[in-house]
Amino acid sequence: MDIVTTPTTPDGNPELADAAPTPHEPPVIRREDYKPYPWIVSETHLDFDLGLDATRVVSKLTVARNAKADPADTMRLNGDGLELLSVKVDGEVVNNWRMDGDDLILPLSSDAHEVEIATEIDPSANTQLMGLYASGGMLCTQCEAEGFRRITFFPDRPDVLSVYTVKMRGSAEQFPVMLCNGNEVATGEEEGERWAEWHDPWPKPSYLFALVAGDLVSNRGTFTTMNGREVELNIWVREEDLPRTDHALESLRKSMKWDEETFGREYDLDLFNIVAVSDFNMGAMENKGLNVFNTKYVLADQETATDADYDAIEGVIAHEYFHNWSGNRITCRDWFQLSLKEGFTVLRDQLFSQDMQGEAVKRIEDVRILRAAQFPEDSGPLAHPIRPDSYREISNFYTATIYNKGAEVIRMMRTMAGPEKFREGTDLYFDRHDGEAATCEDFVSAIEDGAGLDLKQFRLWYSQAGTPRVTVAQEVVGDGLKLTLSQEVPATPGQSEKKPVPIPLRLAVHSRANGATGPEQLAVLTEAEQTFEYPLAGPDPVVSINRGFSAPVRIKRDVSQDDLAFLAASDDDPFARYEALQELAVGHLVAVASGDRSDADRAAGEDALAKALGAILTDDALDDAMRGELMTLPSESYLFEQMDRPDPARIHEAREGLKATLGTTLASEFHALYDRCEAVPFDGEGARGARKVKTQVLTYAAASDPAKAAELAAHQYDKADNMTDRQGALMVLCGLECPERTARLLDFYNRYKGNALVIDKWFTLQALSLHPQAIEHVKALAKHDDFTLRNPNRVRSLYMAFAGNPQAFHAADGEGYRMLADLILELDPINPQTAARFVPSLGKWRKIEEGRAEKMRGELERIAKAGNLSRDIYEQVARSLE
Ligand code: 0A1
Ligand code: ZN
Repeated sequence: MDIVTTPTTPDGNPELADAAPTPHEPPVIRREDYKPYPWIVSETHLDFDLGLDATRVVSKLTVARNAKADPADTMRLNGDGLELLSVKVDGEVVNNWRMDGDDLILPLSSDAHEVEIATEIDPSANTQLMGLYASGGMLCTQCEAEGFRRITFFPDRPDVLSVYTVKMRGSAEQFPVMLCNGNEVATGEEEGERWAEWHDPWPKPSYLFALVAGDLVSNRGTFTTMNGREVELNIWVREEDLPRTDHALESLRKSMKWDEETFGREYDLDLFNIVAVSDFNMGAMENKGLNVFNTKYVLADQETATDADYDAIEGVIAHEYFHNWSGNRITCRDWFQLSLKEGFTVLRDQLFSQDMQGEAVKRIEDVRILRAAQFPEDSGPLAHPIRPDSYREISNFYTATIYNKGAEVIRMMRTMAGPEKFREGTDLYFDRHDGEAATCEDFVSAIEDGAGLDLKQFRLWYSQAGTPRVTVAQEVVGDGLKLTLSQEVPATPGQSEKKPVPIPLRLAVHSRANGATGPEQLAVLTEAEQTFEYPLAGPDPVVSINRGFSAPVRIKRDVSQDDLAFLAASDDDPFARYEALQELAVGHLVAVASGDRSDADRAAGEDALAKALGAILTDDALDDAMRGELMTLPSESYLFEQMDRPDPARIHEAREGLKATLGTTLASEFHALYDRCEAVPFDGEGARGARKVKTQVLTYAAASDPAKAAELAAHQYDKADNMTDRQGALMVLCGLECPERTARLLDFYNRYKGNALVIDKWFTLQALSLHPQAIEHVKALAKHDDFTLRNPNRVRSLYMAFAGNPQAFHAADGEGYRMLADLILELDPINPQTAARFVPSLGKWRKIEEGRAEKMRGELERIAKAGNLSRDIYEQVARSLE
């Protein structure tokens, strides 16, 4: 192998050949600058000499001029942190290349060439977990979005599709299992060295490449597709984790079946592998035929995973599997189109989970996530449209907006078209663009043509950021109801002027006087202001609006407590019942936290809520899973969002105060409910709902009668035969100052020592707790032997939880902000992608009361001044300060 030690440029300029230092201000990449790549890379052959500390990669590319692009006499091959060993063109070593920053620029004179490049990388030193890295003795890859360039020089952009053949070799002892995309074509072993060759027949972009080598075992299964093809399925894990893989395998089978039935999508290889990795920046990755997963979304058993963990695993397995069509068969032209695959795939996994887990409860959970993560993003300094116009670091755009708002936008198209017509639209999309790198515009056009919708104005949802606000006014006119709806899309950074967007609102007009429920209607608000008329169902009309959360908007209306209580008790749409109760609680809590409720009003508000909640607790027609949702009060961060520069301490006080009052007023109902649920055995009918309700009851008891709560929670902990009960009980105990707390925390640690995912829970429970000393606990936990900045799950288990604990994070002296800024600075050189995820918590400074605002901004400025920041942190901090 030729080794080039001192690369020089064609004109012999050595500086240009050196890796450029990280620029102070990373360049802005703009959507409008998109140009097709001038070369087609029809085939990619990769040869890996695997080693944990040194891996050699030889890539051979078959390239030809792209007739659809501007002609070029060079080829830009992206690189990042690579040691270049040699470059050959058509079999000859060449030295006429040059470096442009980290990219290699290679002159090519003819229409077609063979390009061969050799590089060396050190997977053990790869703490960013992007590219090829070592994790617990195994090697694995993460290439989305721009990780492939950390493996070899390559046109690392999603519109360059190539057919890959990969050969790898390495120690048979260290790497008895070697996996790649597609199918294994040959393997062999000689003198302690093993090799394997894989071929993926489907052309794919580099971000979908994956390789895994290590000592793994698999839970193997099969799935027969709708056309009778048998597919081998494997869930690969470390041997000790094998007993916890059945749920993942079953979830995969269900996903494959559901996608055939619901979207007509059949799997297209004979093998589907999933590998669980404990060091991973995100949840999971949809590499073609070889999904790589965070262990968190694979491993589960009754003893170590909660019901919510089981659901999350099913949802994430489905999400990655669904990407095989929405993402892999049709990929994205450029990263500005990320929501094309992510928004659509999130919608697909949400619909799947609705079918598996129950429609109303799943919808409530999804809306809660949207409101907790996306609404604040959309009204803060990092707001961006679901199809952004520019970025500096694409990793920063794997956001709730791209994913969750992206899904809501497509869900609205489905609501307007109806499920059958929408399916015609998606069929057309899959047909029309199979094998292509497409755009959001391609998707909208296909839905428009296939479903028969006019989406001209609707496209604004792709280009405008900000959550629309819809104001509702109603008036009885004769025997009808006149509904006046108006909308406003707020200004967001870089977008001061907004146009009205089409907003599909499912609604019904009920009668409070006679209890009649009106038929559901679909009103599509397209103007700034519009009126609609509906027949009355009887006197005292009450409007149930945005049922099922048909549009991702905020609704503003004057509605009486009595009307909301009526909707909470009697609406025929379960989602609307939840909404009404939330609205009732939000109205009360915001008024109390702002200090503008008189004692009498406060008592009246508490009374109304106690009545409404009491009805929920005793409604025999409700199942417990739904009851558990309805019992959940709006979170402190959601209340924060509804107020103007609030003091988080007052929100905390108001919410805890209400919990205490409700806990006392409804004590006997709560106890009766707890006793009934406690009698349900683990696998009994409705057992999951019962478990959810039990822990909810404990949270109210913790506020109203802490001694009793401690006793109940300790009892629940001690007799738990599953993680849902045990974690729920420990969560409640963590917030209390009592001897039971210390003993159970210690027991939990000792019981699960060595199980990283459960120890993550142990960190999280303490960091999220309502305990007044939570901030001190977090400081101590950061020094715990089990804490490390090298493992993203562990970092998140402590610090994401802490940043989500309003009482601790928003400590009035700014200590919480200081701790988070310190973390960001320390983590940035190790893992910038994960570090950048913590910046938005500090970016809320414009929305909080002045004292804390100044402290938050001060911390952002301290980070900005630190110098040597990654692109990730630079961009997030700069935008947060603008
Ligand atoms: N496409 C994946 C998300 C993902 C993105 C970047 C990653 O790099 C660290 C990893 C995963 C998904 O939507 O599941
Ligand atoms: Zn995805």
